[in-house]
Order: sequence, then C-alpha cells, then structure tokens
Amino acid sequence: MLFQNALIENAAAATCIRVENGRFTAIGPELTPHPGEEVVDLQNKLVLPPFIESHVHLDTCLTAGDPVWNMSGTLFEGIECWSKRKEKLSKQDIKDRVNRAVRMYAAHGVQHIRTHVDVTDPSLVAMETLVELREELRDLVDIQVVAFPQEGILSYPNGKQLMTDAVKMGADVVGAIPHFEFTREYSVESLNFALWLAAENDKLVDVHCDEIDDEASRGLETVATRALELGLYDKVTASHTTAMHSYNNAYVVRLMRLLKMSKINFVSNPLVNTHLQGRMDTYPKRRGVTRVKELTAEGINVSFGHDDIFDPWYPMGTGNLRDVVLMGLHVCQMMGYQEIMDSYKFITTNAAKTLYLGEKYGIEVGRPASFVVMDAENWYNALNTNAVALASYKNGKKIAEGTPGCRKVLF
Ligand code: 17E
Ligand code: FE2
Repeated sequence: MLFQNALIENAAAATCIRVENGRFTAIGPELTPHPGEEVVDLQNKLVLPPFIESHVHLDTCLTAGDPVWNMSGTLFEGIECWSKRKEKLSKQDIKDRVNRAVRMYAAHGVQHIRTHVDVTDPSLVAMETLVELREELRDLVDIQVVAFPQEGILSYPNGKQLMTDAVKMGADVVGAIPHFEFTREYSVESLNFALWLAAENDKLVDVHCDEIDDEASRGLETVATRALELGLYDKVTASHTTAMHSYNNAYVVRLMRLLKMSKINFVSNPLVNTHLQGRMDTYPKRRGVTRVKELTAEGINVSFGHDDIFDPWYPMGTGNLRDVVLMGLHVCQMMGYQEIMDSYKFITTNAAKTLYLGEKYGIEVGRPASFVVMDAENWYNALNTNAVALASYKNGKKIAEGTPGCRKVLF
C-alpha cells in the first residue's frame, strides 16, 4: 500500500510512505506505485507516529461519583473515594469500563497506553483483569501494566507481597508511592524495594513520585540514585513530581546533576495536577505541575499523561491527548512558536522513550507501520483547532477513522 502526500512530523515537503506486511518498507519524496498497489492520497495532511498515553489509571476510569464524588478535589479524598469503589470491583465491571475507555483513546489516535493498576487489594482482581485485557485488546492498543500500590507498600498490609505477586502475574512495570507512606523511612524503604524488585525481574519502573505540594517530599532523589546505582537508568520513570514545583532553586540546581546522570524519564500530568494541587493554599495558589520547561532544557526526557478519565481524581476526560498538551503548554508557559510546534513529542516520541518502546515505534523503514493522520498540515494548527484524527493505522491496518467536525454559522 502506498500513501502519498504525507507531511510527516511538521515537514514542509510532502513524502510518500510504502507499507508492506505491516511494516514501513520505503519512505521518500517520490515513490511510484507498483502494478496493482493500492494508493491512498493523504492530501498534505500531518502524519505523526501514534499517540501514546504514558500515564493513566484504567482500572479507575469512568467511576466518578460512584459511590461518592470527590468534594474537596484533593488527591487524598480521591484515594478515599476510590477505596470505597474498590470494594465493588469485579472482572466484568473492569472489562466493561476499560473497553469503553480504550475505544475513546483509539478514536483520538492513541495506540499505546501505560496504565497504573492498584494492587493494594488482597484480591488483585484489577491486576488479573488488566493482564487479560492487555491480550484481548492487543490489535487495538499496546497496553503496559504497572503494579501500582495506591495505599503504599510499607504502609499497607502485605504490601511487599502484593507487589511481588503482581509482578509474578505479569506486570510490565513496578510502581511505588513514596509520598503516601506513613514515614520518610517507609518512603525510602518502599523505593529501595520497588527498584530492587524491578531489577531482579527485569521490569521497568514508574513511581508516583512526590505528588504533593510539600517541598520536603524528596522521593525523587532516592529514585534517581537507585536508578543510577542499579544501572536501571532510562528504564525508570518518575511520574507527577509535583513537589518539584515547590522545591527551592538551590536544591533543584544540585538535584538536576543527579537527574541527568540517572537518565530517568519524567511524566507530567498537567490536567490532573493543576486540578489536584495547590488545594491547601490560599493565595497565591501554586500550580503544582513539575518543572517541564527546565527539565526539557536540560535534555531530560519528559512526556505528558492524562492520568484519569472521569474518576475520583478527575471529573472529565475524553481520551483526547490534545487537551493534555494544551494545558501543559499553558501551565508551563511553553507557548513560543517552536515550543508549540514541538509539543506533539510529549505524547509521541518522548512518551515512546518513557515506555521504552525502542524500535517498535516511529516512522522509519523497517518499523511497524503505525501512524496517525491529522486533519491539519502541522501540529501547531492541529493543536489550535483540535483537529480530528482522520485515520489511525496500526501495523498497516486501519483501526480508527474520523471525519472533520462541522459547525455552521447561518448568517
Ligand atoms: N492515584 C494517585 O495516587 N494519584 C493520582 N493522580 C491518581 C491516582 C489519578
Ligand atoms: Fe497517576
């Protein structure tokens, strides 16, 4: 199959893309169709590698208000609400909700999802179900499953055992939540345990790290140090790191050296953390989004996640990662022309690094023929107009399509 007139990743000139047996076999300015080859004219539309959701909780999605709404809008009330909802979990309930959420994502060109799954539940039903769904949904989306201890590893009964069991059940990634542990000692021990568990079992790491406005929350330095010492490097990700918003600059300058040496990735969730953070402030109110601009300037990899779709922590969400980028650029004040143009990377190539996808991802000859076609000629306009994903191809097969929305002014 030959695609003509593609503007790949903001390129000024159109390109042709040949796909055979689910892989890119040629990419170049002028490819002539083979006899009988199907030809698709992309009409000078933007072509991007597929969108990647690098941080979401699929087990909790689509549960907002059930059984109670989060009235304060804090992370901690969210955890309490979820704890009540958790009692009602069943395999069917999770499968129904995840199927719906994944299709919401797919309609917007998302093909990879890293989901955190709460394992502070003696039944581990969510973990068991997500491992099954990873298989059932593989033609639609590549799912990575994180064993995520929502209520702590050291501070929850049998926490270490539940994490170990979740890894045995097939988790791809080991999580932690140091700022929720009872004490600073537990926090450090939980991180030592999580990174050791990952190293022992050849897993990735993604920590809910310092998701609090407390400038004394310093889990990040422990994550980075263990990543360095265990040689895990870019297999490790620190998500949220909202306390970094409140760290003093003298500390950040010292920390930055370690962060670069450690090679770890960052995930920021700008929609959810502008909503959850700063809730104990009067005025001025902190935004509580990590230092995306400064990390990026230092060459550190940052991707963006949605974090939630309609659940105890976030009462909205459509699976459109454009909303996440739009909020991220505003709240991080990254609205220069080139910053806007490049911002698709937060939900594509940077996220691919976070998920450690390597050569499974990207528009290059030899790689799986997965890409999205947006109804715009470049990312700036796609972002600004909330462009529809016209088509989403995964391994050479079209898995979703959209038509441009239509609004008419009548006079
Ligand atoms: N759990 C948590 O600890 N933090 C979050 N932002 C969400 C769930 C969504
Ligand atoms: Fe999260």
